[in-house]
Amino acid sequence: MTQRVAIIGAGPSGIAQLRAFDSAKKSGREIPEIVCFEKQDDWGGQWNYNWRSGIDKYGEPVHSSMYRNLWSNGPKEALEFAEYTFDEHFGRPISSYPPRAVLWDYINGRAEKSDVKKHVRFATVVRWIDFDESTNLFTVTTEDLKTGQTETSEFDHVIVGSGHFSFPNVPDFKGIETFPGELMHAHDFRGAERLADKDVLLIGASYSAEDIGVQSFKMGARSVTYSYRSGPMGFDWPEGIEELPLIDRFEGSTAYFSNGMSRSFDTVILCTGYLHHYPFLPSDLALDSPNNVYPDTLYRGVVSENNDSLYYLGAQDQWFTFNMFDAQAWYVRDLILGELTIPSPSEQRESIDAWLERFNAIETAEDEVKFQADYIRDLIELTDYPMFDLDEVTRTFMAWKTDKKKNILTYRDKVYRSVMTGTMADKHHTPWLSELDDSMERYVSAAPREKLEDLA
Ligand code: FAD
Ligand code: NA7
Repeated sequence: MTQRVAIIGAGPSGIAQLRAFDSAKKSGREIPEIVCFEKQDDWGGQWNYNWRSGIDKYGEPVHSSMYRNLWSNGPKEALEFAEYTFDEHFGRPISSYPPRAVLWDYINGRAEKSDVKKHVRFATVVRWIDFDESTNLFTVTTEDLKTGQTETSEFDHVIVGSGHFSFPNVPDFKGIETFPGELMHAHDFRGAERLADKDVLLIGASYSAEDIGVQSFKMGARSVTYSYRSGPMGFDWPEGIEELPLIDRFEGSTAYFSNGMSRSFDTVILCTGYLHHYPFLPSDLALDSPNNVYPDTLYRGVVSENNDSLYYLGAQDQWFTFNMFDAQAWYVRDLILGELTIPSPSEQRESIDAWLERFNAIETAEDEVKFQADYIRDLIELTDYPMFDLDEVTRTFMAWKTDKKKNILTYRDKVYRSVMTGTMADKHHTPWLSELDDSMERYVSAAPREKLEDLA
């Protein structure tokens, strides 16, 4: 009997899985019946912008944490698909740090080309999944959000691609409950325009804090203050941005920091990260991990140690993104097709422990990038996904870090070479700091005329 595979989520990870099966089918292999459940009306996951915050139009928690004027925070050359390049999609070189809508277009382009939409049930949320040990089948209960109809069906395999940057981690701070200004988590942030002339406090010292703070500066905030727990980001901040240690308490609109300093703020944004949260899975199957590059209990970073037929894509903290999801999806596909096998539980544990030992020895950001590159290489070597020069991508990441260190406000104007095609990226027509329009139309329309004609 044909096997049935459920994919939860049609973000970049879920789409990678759809494309992996499509690629096997095109090479003449028989593939299982696939159903991908996506709770939103469209695919693209985080890249599918939602102006709403809190609750979406179906009464579900809004998924995406992205905002207006979000431009890629890493070079696109580090995330490029090895089997669908930016050159193929855009027909000409583009810049290295495109805005959200342009990256959505790229993700969508590959997915449309491979005709996998027919497998996706949009506006359908996965409510609950059970595993029956006697039949070895998963029972998946879903709700059609347009009709309210619930449905239960059985699957041999479940692939979780629901992402882990959607459920905010919201710590408490003494006195914050009476802060009179605007207070939110980064998940609900949609744009910095209204922060002009405001004194803004961002709690956290990672990607969200860094970028939302710089966005606020770009949009004319009077001051931007970061508050860190473990250590400062340490960029060469322009006048108007400063980093202070952790908040001790709030009194009215005044925040007191652990070094005794105090400042008054109009807006506080908690950039305190996200929780791995899988409300549709029982506790023995739900991944429980901090945000790191090697979550424990996942064999080869994807197979649940508790159930050989349950897989997670993109569960890692991410230096690499789209091409890592591809590497994982191709590997999971070959496990499901029976072309690769999962070793015994003790061998799985040995493998996890060996990776964890190396993970625990990571000291620098460069070690971490190399670790993730090696992880991806290990997966690609097992499948027919095109191998690419992961060492060169690591060098691109290091160049990115150096450029950010040099100037946090101009690093997005830099360009890099594609490891997939050798194409050098084109400079965007407008420096990032003065570009206020993040639309696809603006991004391509101001291109030189002859290039636009080539595109037509
Ligand atoms: P997601 O993109 O989160 O997609 C998960 C999908 O699952 C969603 O479509 C969601 O609706 C669906 N889903 C969830 N639960 C259910 C359910 N119960 N039933 C049905 N469907 C469900 N990466 C980069 O490479 N470059 C960047 O510049 C970058 N910037 C980022 C900025 C922010 C603010 C955030 C939060 C992330 C950023 N990322 C960036 C990382 C981003 O998470 C990945 O690029 C990518 O979107 C992860 O893909 P995913 O498919 O694993 O998860
Ligand atoms: P991250 O990268 O998980 O970072 C979370 C940050 O929040 C990190 O600096 C943490 O400090 C800080 N944090 C967490 N809890 C607290 C408390 N209680 N007090 C103070 N600070 C705290 O999440 P991001 O949102 O920045 O990035 C996630 C993704 O979104 C990423 O892929 C980006 O591309 C966009 P720590 O350093 O651990 O002390």
